[in-house]
Amino acid sequence: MAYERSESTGTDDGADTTALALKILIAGGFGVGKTTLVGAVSEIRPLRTEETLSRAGELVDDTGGVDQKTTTTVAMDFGRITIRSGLSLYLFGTPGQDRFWFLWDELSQGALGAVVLADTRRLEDCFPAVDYFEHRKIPFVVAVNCFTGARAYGAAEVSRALDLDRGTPVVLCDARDRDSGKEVLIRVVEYAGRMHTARLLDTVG
Ligand SMILES: Nc1nc2c(ncn2[C@@H]2O[C@H](COP(=O)(O)OP(=O)(O)OP(=O)(O)O)[C@@H](O)[C@H]2O)c(=O)[nH]1
Ligand SMILES: [Mg+2]
Repeated sequence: MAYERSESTGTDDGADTTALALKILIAGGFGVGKTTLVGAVSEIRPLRTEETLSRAGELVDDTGGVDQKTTTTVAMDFGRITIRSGLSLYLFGTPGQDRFWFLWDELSQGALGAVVLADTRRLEDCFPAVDYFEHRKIPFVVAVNCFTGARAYGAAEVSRALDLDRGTPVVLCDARDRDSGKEVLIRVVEYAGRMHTARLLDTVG
């Protein structure tokens, strides 16, 4: 299973405080709010690798629908959040543009699960991420980042439009909001935990 165990935090009360750190990927198409989500929930100052979108890049970077955007992630985002005592998540945000696909295999090593962020104005942009995780059997949830002005779709409609496997959770969120982002992360941990346990039982039984 995809997790790391760090050393015991060793408190005086003798309780089992072994800390567990899980790796979660935050993926999705260009400009969907991945860096925003990692920044909103992280309790450490997130590591960012933003570069300014250049005039030269206009030819290859599809900025349609995200006109206000001035920077883009060129390697990854990194953040950390404690979900509850003894359980933290290491968050790795992927770069959104096709030319950085070669980084995904490295980033997804050892991941417990993933969040695929989606924007209903450009839903097709998250198809590659959905395909990527389905093929590699990495459990994921789809989180619809509800941008102001975008038509509101229900979770069931998004699930149908993306042709998701039955059971793949779809949640609505606001990537700028810490509590909303945290709910998405709890959902992916629960779902991925169930999926990994079921697979383990399959292999032993
Ligand atoms: N209105 C609104 N704007 C948002 C929301 N989430 C992100 N933004 C804005 O949308 C833009 C894109 O956000 P990023 O977080 O950089 O997107 P990204 O997915 O990391 O982009 P790439 O790394 O370039 O693929 C930024 O200008 C954000 O301020 C949202 O939920 N609502
Ligand atoms: Mg980014």
